Parts: sequence; C-alpha cells; structure tokens
Amino acid sequence: MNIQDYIKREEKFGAHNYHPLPVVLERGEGPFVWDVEGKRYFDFLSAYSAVNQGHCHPKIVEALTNQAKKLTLTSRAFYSAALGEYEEYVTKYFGYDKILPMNTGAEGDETALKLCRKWAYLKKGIKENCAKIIACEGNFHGRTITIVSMSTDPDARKDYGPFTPGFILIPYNDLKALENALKDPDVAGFLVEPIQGEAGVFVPDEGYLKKAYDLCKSKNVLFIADEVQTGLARTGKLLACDHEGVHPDILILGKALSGGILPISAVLANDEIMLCIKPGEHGSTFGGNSLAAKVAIAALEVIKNEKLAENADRLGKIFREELGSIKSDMIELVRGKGLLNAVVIRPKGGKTAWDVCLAMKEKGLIAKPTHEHIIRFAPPLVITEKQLREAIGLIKEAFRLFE
Ligand code: IF1
Repeated sequence: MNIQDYIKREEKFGAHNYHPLPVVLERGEGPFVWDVEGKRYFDFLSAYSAVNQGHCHPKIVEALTNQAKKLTLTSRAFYSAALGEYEEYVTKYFGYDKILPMNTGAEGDETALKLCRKWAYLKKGIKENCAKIIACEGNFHGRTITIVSMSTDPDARKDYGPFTPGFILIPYNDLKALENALKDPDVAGFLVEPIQGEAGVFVPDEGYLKKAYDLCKSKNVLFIADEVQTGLARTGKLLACDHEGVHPDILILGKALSGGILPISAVLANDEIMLCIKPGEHGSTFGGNSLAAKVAIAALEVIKNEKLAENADRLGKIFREELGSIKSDMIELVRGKGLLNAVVIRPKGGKTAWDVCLAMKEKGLIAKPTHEHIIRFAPPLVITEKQLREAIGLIKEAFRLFE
C-alpha cells in the first residue's frame, strides 16, 4: 500500500469529521513521528498538547505495560489499590483536597460544570435550575452538546441545537465585561482557558487571570480553569495559572495527564466544592481505572523529573525570537507562551496557512492550521535546543519557498 491507499481507506471507512494533513503516521518517539514510508517528521502539534512528554515515553509505557498485565479496570463499584495511590499523588501534586477522575477533556469540563451547578444550589443558595456560568467568546472546552452550547464557533455548533441554557458569554481578556456579568446574583462560576488554544493561542493581558479571579472571589463565584491544553508544563509553568499565582477553585486537566498514552482527565477541587456530589450523582465506567491511575502517576513524574516546564519556558523564548526574525510578508505576528505558540499568516498570492503546512511537511515538520490563517506550533516539551533549532531551520526553509 502507498500513502494514497492509506488515505483512501480512511476516507472510505471513517467518518469525515476531520480534514487531516496528507501524512500517514505509524511510529513516534520523543519529538519525532515517522510515516508509513519511513520519513521522519518533527511533530509540532503534539496531538494538541497531549504528548508533552514526547511520543511513547519509555517510563510511561513501562507503567502502562506493567499495570496492563495486572489489573486494568474494575469500575468504581469497588475500591482499588492503584486509584487511591493516584488520588493521593495527584491531589498533593496540585494542592487540592480531592480529584474526580474522568477520561476525556470534555468529560472533565462537563464534570466541572456539574460540580459548579451543584455548589450553586447546595452552598451558594441559588434557586434550583437558575445557576448561570460565564464563559468566553472564542472558547474551546470540548464537543458535547452542553459544551458547544457555550461555543461561539459556528462550525462547532451549527445544526446541533437545541442547546443547553444557563451560559453567559463575554469577550475574552475583558475585565469590564466580566465585572458587568458578575452583577447577576445567579452567576455561580466563570469557566476560562488561561490561554485560548483553538482560537489561535490568544494570550490574555498580563494580570488578566489574577484580576478575573479576584473579581470572582468578590462575588462568591467559582473560578474554573480549563488547563486541558495549557496545563502540564506546556506554557512554561506547571499550570498556565501559575504565571499569575492563581489557584483555581476548580481545575480541569486532560491530554498530557497521560502523556498521550490513554484518555485521562481530572477535575480537582477542595472538599467544600467536591463533596457537593454524593454517591450515585456522577461517574463513568473508565473514570479512575487502575491502568489510567498508574499511567497518570508516571506521566506527572516525567514532567517533574525532566523539568519540562523549565525547558518549555526557555525554548519558547528562543522559538518566538527566531520566528519573529523571519523576513516573510506571510508572517503577520508570532505569539504564545512556553512551547504553545502560533503564527498568524497573511495569505499571499492565493497561498494560505495550509500551503505553508504542506511545505513544512515536505521539509520534515508537521503542524496544522487552526481557523484558516493561524498555524499552531506546539512540539513535545522534551525537545532539545539543538532539535528545536533544527526544526526552526526547516520552518525558515518552508517560508522561503513563498518569497
Ligand atoms: C478536536 C485544540 C480543539 C481543549 C480544551 C477541553 C478539550 C480540549 C482547552 C476537550 C480539546 C482538542 C480537541 C480536538 C482538537 C483540539 C483542540 F484546541 F486543542 F486545538 F478542538 F480546539 N479543553 N482540544 O483544547 O478535550 O475531549 O478532546 O479530550 O476536537 O478537534 P477532549
């Protein structure tokens, strides 16, 4: 089979809910992936920041294979040795009383929404079915019908109605709008991405998160941070909220919580919030399974032991400086934090971000445009400076093709 055969087979038997770059991958290691013809690429998407620890990290794979031979899943109908060990480890790691373990990021967000509403009725005293949650325009929190009910992206929500009520949308990075929305006594929570990933790596103004947090506290509203994409060292700190010393009331994690090995997500909160959910009021078959518990511990150990946040911080500065120095009228601006960066592309002669991505693929680096004219660059955080500089060279070569 050649590459086209692989692509045709996916087209024929798979739903068309994506438009992938024409590359067929079959192996990954560290910052690299190889296609079915053995060609090597720098992976500059990291599966949307799920592979922060690098592809197939040996320590995480070892935890997976050891536990897979022992016990993978018993469900939460019973206690399990691995889950308790993970719960203690992860709550101490992030500084919370408790974790509610789930699987996908969307389930993490849904769990946070349910927790916030429960708290609203049981603790804040909002009238039942009247709780409101503030979210930001341009948000991405997953793809369930309730989550797309607060989306402003037509592609994410068209023809999926009717939608879940109870959301107030405000512009991102706009404290006045937040202050205004917080006047509503039925507001229970503010759900926000510390950096908006899908919207094109929007980094809010310095101090925005801290001031937003303080505004929420002044109105007894929960500050809910969706760190599914920005968390776990991606932006140069363990959490993006750490850049401003904000400790969210509810923290949502996913993606790299498993190092890209399994779907693992988590919601962390203190007892006053977490204990609002009683037995039988929420759950999932795979949430907190023993295999995920051991994989998540290993994934978190790698982040600490290999100082991935420090690496992301240092290399991110080099990346933005180098990309910013490229003389190309297709580069409108470069922005990001740590190793979550994006380049806004100015189309030229009919050539778009997609064409740049195709050119980079030919050079041996894969990345994908988001929203037409923005290319996100997010390599695994294990990349070395030498590898990063080699990758930057390939990016520069690709842009030169359009001069
Ligand atoms: C797709 C990007 C999109 C997320 C944040 C929750 C979730 C995500 C901040 C849900 C997931 C993924 C989903 C994937 C593409 C990618 C993505 F922002 F990362 F680029 F879509 F916007 N919160 N983001 O970023 O987690 O349920 O997927 O595990 O759906 O196309 P999930």
